Amino acid sequence: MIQFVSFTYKWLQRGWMIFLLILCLNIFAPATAVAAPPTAPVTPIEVKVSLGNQANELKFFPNHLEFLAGKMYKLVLDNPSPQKHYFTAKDFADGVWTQKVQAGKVEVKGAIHELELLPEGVAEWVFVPMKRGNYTLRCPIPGHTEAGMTGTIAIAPQ
Ligand SMILES: [Cu+2]
Repeated sequence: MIQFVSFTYKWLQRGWMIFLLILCLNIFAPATAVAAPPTAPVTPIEVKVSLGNQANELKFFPNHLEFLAGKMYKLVLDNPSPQKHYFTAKDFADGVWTQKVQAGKVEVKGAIHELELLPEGVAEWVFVPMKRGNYTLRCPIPGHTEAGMTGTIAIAPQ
């Protein structure tokens, strides 16, 4: 009898665990739905950023970007300056789902952390912002960040 009781107790415990698990899954389900890459073809919202300019100013144009979580964007980066620059925003990159990066005839899939653009270089980064927050952007070439080649990126909830 004691054995039976303890068995039932264990079973009940397990039942509770399963119940809690289902509860947790339900709580997290809406978040996962947002985080899942869109399945239907979507036309991305185009945003352009220049790394430097022809006058060789060490700045991003514009130097503040805003995205809405869950929307798909195509960030078009170009470098009209006479020297190479980086678009480095590691925490921001961790907070987005990257569909692809396209540069010339090459398409790169998977996570991206940094993009290097040579003079006259152009790259398109297609992604869906996921994690809301404020992030920093910079060009890590020695002297560039210090000279003001920095920016801010915000991911806001929809
Ligand atoms: Cu630079």
